Amino acid sequence: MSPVPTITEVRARSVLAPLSRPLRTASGSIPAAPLLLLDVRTDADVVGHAWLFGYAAETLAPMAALVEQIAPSLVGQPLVPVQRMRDFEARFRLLGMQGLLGMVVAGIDMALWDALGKVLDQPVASLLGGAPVALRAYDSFGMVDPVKDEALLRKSVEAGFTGIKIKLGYPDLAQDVAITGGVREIIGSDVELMVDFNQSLDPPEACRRIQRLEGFNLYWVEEPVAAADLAGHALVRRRTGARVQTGENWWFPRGLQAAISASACDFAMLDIMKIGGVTGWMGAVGLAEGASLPVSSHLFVEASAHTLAVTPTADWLEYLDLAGPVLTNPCRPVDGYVTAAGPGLGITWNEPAIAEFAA
Ligand code: SMN
Ligand code: MG
Repeated sequence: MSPVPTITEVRARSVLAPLSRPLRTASGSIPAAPLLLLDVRTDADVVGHAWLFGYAAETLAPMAALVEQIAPSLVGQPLVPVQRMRDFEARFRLLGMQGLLGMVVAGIDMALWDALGKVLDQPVASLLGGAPVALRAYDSFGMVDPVKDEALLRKSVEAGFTGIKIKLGYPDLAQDVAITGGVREIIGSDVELMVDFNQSLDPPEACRRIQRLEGFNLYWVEEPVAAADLAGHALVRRRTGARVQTGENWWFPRGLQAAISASACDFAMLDIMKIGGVTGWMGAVGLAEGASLPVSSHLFVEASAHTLAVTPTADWLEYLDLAGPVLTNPCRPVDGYVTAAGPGLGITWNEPAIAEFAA
């Protein structure tokens, strides 16, 4: 057995990647994707890549600074992602790993798994005991106008997507109802329709609006109330009977466990950055299976395609491309399905684009 490679360098670069479609939510708009690009160099002549989504440009410099501060503790360590995560858990036990630190730890974890896959010339899904498989994907939109965006919506259905997600939470209920009805009219009754309130409502208003949306056969209602309000999510479930999706804001597997304990949701949406990278995701899937929660991914198309492929209760992959402009080989849907690429996570930088979009 050849010796386990050693980590020799960890670096971060920041970009503002253009978005193919505007990303407007009820809780704010994102004009361009603030991404932190991570590279973990090893003595096995491979470099692990991963990227983080900062949500706001202000997060990039602090996250890059965290990477610079953490890097020396990784240099000289073996390329063993699970042990590196144990080390992070011990090092940051008193502080806790959430927020920008949690994101950086997860990003380093993803880059380590990418490097390991490249060393072994295997996709990460195969390292995890599975294999890349075609995963059904839904096309994820922001807040849409059924008139102005009709062509885009029809194009998604014609491209083979069997699920479409739109964001709701307009100033008044009538707009939510009108836009949902307009989109349902365009996509037809055979395409699943998910709606995402992005935490914009309080529980009474969420119940009122969800009840008015009953006729549109929604596949799920996502984050109707504040992500941390697990009791509020549970109340909405009980009062409306709607199938509640949430989870993109859970930190590490214990975030999922807390939601299960609160009966907060019917589905689990794992964000591979906030759930703790590949290692965190794999710690969560058993909890989801035990609670019979179908698991869908949040953003991070390339990395999630690997982990969702080995998730026992895999449901949907969210197709919302953020890093495509800085990748040479972004995961593209085929007939509404996405299949992971390797080796590693299948992430290869488009260096001229990184220079163009450098932040
Ligand atoms: C979302 C939120 C913030 C940025 C992108 C997408 C949304 C989703 O909650 O589920 O896609
Ligand atoms: Mg969401």
